[in-house]
Amino acid sequence: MTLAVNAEKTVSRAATARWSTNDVAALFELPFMDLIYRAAQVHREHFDPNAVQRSTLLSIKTGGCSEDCGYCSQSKRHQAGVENEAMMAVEEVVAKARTAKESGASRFCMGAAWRGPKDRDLEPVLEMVREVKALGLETCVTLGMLREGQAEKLKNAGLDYYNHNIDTAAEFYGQVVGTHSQAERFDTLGKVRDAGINVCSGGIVGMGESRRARAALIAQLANMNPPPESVPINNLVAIPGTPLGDTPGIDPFEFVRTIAAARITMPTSHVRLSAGRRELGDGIQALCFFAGANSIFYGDKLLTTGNPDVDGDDVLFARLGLKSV
Ligand code: SAM
Ligand code: DTB
Ligand code: SF4
Repeated sequence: MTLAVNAEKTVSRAATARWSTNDVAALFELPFMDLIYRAAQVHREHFDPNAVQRSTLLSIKTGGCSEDCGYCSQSKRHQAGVENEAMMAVEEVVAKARTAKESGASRFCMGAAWRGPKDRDLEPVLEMVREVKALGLETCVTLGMLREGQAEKLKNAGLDYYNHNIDTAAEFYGQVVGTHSQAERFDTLGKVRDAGINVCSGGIVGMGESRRARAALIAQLANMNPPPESVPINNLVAIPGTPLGDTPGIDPFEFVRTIAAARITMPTSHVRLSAGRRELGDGIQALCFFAGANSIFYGDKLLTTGNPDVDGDDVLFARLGLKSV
C-alpha cells in the first residue's frame, strides 16, 4: 500500500517536474552561440520573433515598505533616498495609463510597496483596475502577498495579470530576504492562479548568486504547473543605500544566457527583459531579443529607477525592425 502510494507520487512528480536544476545548468554550460541559437529556434516555433509586447509600469504607492528585500529601494529599513508617497489618486493613475496607451504600451502595471494590501487598501486599486481596463489596456498589479478573497476581488474588477516574483533560487532566497519566505510567495501565486488571473512571475539576476542558482531559479519557474504566462527577468539595478547597492554588475552574456534558458524551458510564456535595460545597452538587448525575450517595460521610469526613454526604445525597435504588440 505504502509502496503504491509512493509510486503514484513519483509518477505525478515526474509528470509535473519537467526541468531539473541539472538540466537547466546543462543549458547554461552550452557554448554561447549554441545556446542562443537553440533558444531562437524555440522562440520561432511559438512566436513571431520580430514582435515585442510592451508594458508600462507605474508606482502607485512608493516607499515605506515593512519588508527587507536586499535589492529594494522601497524598504523602510534601507536608506536609498526614496521619498515615501501616499497612494496616488485614481484620476492621476488613469491619466498616466492614457499617456502610456498613446505611447504604444499594451499593458499597464501598477505597483505598490506593500508586504501585502489590507482590505481597505484594495478598494482604490480595484477602481484603478476597472478604469484602466476601460481604456482598452491590459491590466497588471503587483501589490505583494495576497490574503484570502483578495485575488477574486481583483479578478472581478477585470485584472488580467498579477506580478509576484519568486526573485531568486530557493537556496539563495534567505540571503536576500529575511522578512518573508519564498514559500509565502508561492502561496500568493497559487491564490492568483486559482482566481483565474494570469500569473506574471520571474526573478532578478546579478545579486551575487551562482550560475547554479540562476539555473535553479529558471527550473523553479518552469516547473510551476502551468508555468507563468509572463516571466520578467530583471538585471539587478544596484541602488546605493540598499544592502545590494555595491554588487558588481553581472557579465552581460550571463544575463543573455538566463533569458535563453527561460525561453527554452518556458516556450509559450512571454519572457520580459525587465529592470536594468539601461545598463545592458542596445547590443546586449538585441541579443536578448534574439534569445527569446519578447516583452519589455516601456516608459521613462520603472518604479523608483530609470528606464530607457520611450524615444530611445522607439529608435531601437526601428533599427531592429521590431514591432510592438
Ligand atoms: N511589493 C511587491 C512585491 O515585492 O512583490 C511589489 C513591488 S516589488 C518592487 C516588485 C519586484 O521588483 C521585486 O519582486 C523584484 O523582483 C523587482 N525589483 C525591485 N527592486 C529591484 C532592483 N533594484 N533591481 C531589479 N529588480 C528589482
Ligand atoms: C518586475 O519584475 N520588475 C518590475 C515589476 N516587476 C514590478 C520592477 C522593477 C523595479 C526596479 C527598481 C526600481 O525602479 O525601484
Ligand atoms: Fe517591499 Fe516589494 Fe520592495 Fe520587498 S520588493 S521591500 S516587498 S516593495
